[in-house]
Amino acid sequence: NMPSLEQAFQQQIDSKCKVEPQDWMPPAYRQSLTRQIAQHAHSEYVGMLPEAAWITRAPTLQRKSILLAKVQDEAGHAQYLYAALETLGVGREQAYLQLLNGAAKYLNIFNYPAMNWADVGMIGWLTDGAAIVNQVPLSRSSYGPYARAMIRICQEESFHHRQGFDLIRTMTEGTPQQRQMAQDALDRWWWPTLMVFGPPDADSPHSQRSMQWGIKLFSNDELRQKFIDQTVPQVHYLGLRVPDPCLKLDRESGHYKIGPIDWDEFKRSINGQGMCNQDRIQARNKAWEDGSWVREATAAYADKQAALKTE
Ligand code: FAQ
Repeated sequence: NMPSLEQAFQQQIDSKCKVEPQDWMPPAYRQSLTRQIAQHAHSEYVGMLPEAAWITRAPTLQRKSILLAKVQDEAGHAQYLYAALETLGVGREQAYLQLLNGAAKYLNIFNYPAMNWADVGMIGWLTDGAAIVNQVPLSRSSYGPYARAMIRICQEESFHHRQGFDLIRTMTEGTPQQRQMAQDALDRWWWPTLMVFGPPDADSPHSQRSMQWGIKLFSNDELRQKFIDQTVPQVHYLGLRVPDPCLKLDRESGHYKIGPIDWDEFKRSINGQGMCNQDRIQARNKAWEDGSWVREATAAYADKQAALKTE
């Protein structure tokens, strides 16, 4: 018996043979992948905003150069991901307009403000730390262009993670006020970072199929646990306190157990009612409008070049 297209596709996934743009794929695979890559691209792009606000206020020239490079890296990551999306037949502009009109999702964490310099460190240490835990496995994702984009992205994210940790370490070695600033920032960012991994497995509508298709390699709860186990010892090393009275190490399993996550807060922040949702979308719309002259100029140049060729 000849296997059906769907069966052959699943065999391709199970044998770890990458799916490439020209290959047949089930419409639902294409749809799920498009959804995840678009959300991922928008996250990188919106993710520039909280830290970008601090580039002009960085305390030293060295910190400023590092932050400038980091924020530019995020723009590059968005570009790789929009390019991966194009291989699925979704135009950059088409995807981007969905972000601008508020229809598309991006990570919850970018709807929180960076209120002071310690928050900048927390974004690097915690958010980029979470991004690495999530994205390293995605570099083995079943879709070739997505998996390949992740390799470079992860290398850059690990520099971001290190610089965030280094910034916070410097603050914890400073004055009592600086140490307190670091603790306050940890209190603000800890829980939203744990939400980055998505809803609990039992409430995650896409996980099962995405894992069967190799779009995702681990479940939301598995990756969240990995992040907690790796980050709690770092918090203790810095002499800081995890803002969770229920946190304890379960000696039997070797895993840290945490208290309940406020999933209502998560839903608010991804459904448009978070602290900065409106600001973020407005900032992106302003950048789009401010950049219209560049789009017009490049289109006019392209038309001119095309006309020259046909002459
Ligand atoms: N935020 O069924 P699931 C960066 C939505 S950027 C918002 O579990 P799935 C760079 C989900 O879309 C890193 N929405 O979904 C940086 C779905 O909604 P829908 C970007 C969330 O896809 C760092 C619904 O909930 N990385 O780090 C979130 O199987 C620092 C049901 O969820 C990625 O984007 C959330 N946290 O698993 C820049 C990772 N979680 O579409 C600046 C790629 C879930 O049905 C500073 N994405 N939702 O309306 C993934 O790995 C997955 O899509 C998950 C969600 C794990 C996020």
